[in-house]
Amino acid sequence: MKPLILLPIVLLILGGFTFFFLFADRAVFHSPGNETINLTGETKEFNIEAFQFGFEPSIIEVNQGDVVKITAWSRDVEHGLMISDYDINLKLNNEPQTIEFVADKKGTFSFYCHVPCGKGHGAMRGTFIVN
Ligand SMILES: [Cu+2]
Repeated sequence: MKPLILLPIVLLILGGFTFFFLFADRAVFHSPGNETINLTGETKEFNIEAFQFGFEPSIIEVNQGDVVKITAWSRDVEHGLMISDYDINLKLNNEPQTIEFVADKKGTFSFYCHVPCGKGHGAMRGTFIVN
């Protein structure tokens, strides 16, 4: 009786090892929410210029699992670049700054200026799409 009980356990362990060796070379990423996503191996780069009152480009689009590299700066006064869903919070001046992160969450997110910069400040919004 005992060997029969052990058989499924042995098969499970062997299956686990097979799975591990077949897929071990696949890059995975553990998001803070502990969701495991596959990295695409692609890096999407964007140069975002902030100005009174907008961002150029104002729509950026990537795929889940891409590395997103954003270089941002301001053309005029101090602005902000905030993507709260991704904990991104930059203050922008004329000096370009670069940030890099993994697009681990799918969805359509807003980015916006969080530094009061004039009467059109509230219109400084953009869209970050992760497919
Ligand atoms: Cu502003």
